[in-house]
Amino acid sequence: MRIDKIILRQLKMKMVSPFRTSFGTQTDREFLLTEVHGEGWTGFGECVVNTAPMYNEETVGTAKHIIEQFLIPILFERGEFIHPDNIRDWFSPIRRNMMAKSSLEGAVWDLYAKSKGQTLAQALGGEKDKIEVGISIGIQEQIDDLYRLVEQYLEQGYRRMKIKIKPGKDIEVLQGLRARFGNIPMMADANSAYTLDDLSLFKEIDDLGLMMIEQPLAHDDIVDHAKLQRELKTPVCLDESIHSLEDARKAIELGSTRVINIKIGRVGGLTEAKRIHDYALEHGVPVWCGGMLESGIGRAHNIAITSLPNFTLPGDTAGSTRYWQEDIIDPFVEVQNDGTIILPTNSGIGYHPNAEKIEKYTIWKKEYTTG
Ligand code: OSB
Ligand code: MG
Repeated sequence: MRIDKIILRQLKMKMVSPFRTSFGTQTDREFLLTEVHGEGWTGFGECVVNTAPMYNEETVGTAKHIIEQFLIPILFERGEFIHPDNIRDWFSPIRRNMMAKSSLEGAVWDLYAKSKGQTLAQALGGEKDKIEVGISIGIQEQIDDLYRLVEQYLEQGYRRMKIKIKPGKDIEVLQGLRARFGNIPMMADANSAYTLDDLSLFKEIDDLGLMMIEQPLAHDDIVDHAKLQRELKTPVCLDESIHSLEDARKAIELGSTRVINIKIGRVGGLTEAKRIHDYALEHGVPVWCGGMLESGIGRAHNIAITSLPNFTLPGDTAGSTRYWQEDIIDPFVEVQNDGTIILPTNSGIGYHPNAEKIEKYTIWKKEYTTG
């Protein structure tokens, strides 16, 4: 297949409520959308960056630069692709910049699936026709606000509650939730806010029977996480530390992680996400799909990859209205009252990008063509 045109857009969308983690508060999202055209088909991708490099090192600005100056020229120079897996190999000489790579690679996967008349899930080898999802709840100033949110999300059917923690907002919060809601499926995400000096705190958290604790230690660590895991019954789950199959292999070999959060953008695309999934399956490590507060486009990609068999734990792919007044796809992503999302059956990402709404939130746009 030949790629003949690419459209890159920068969008800004206001969130329905601010999202607070140990590294900052987000009230809106500024991100990139990619549109890849070839042989009459159009594929869509989302670049899950933010304006500031707080979660990882990429930003809207760096991703734009890498996409324009390096990745689009590679796609146009190579010309013909046989399978979307080719894109991962073509991009591999460019170091890191995973979210930039993923945004184009994902659009090519969508384009490919559409040209074959397959859903993106089918093209990836997915087997499920519905997926189970949980929800990620940001740090709350008032504990009563957190209780209200947990109550509301349990009522809506979400399969597990992920509670963001940071120093000073951790053990009491988690104990309070256990006391109030009993043995609900619950986990904590620290976004790298602690060190091994906090071992006694983790021992206390260990008694709460959490499903897992996500990225407790440094964003670039796999050694201390292995030390911590040896001290705990609760599985450690790595998020920030895993950027590739190689990272996953090393972390699993070291015993740093018993569960992996797979984010398509963090690992450079769907092909690498699938490779990590396959390796984890062979090694008895369950995975789940993380989120970056995506618009409907990125959300659709997350739903498709979650249809693979080793995504056995509920992911962070909540419904559109948890984030947006109006999403940029039709229909919105809808979570059933049993905490499941039914896979779309239209080809490619399966949701229709709403051109009018995309235009409304676009703050910058550029078109690139071959020759
Ligand atoms: O650590 O998983 C994370 C959001 C932004 C950056 C990092 C993370 C998150 C979330 C929210 O937890 C997941 C979502 O609802 O999309
Ligand atoms: Mg996380």
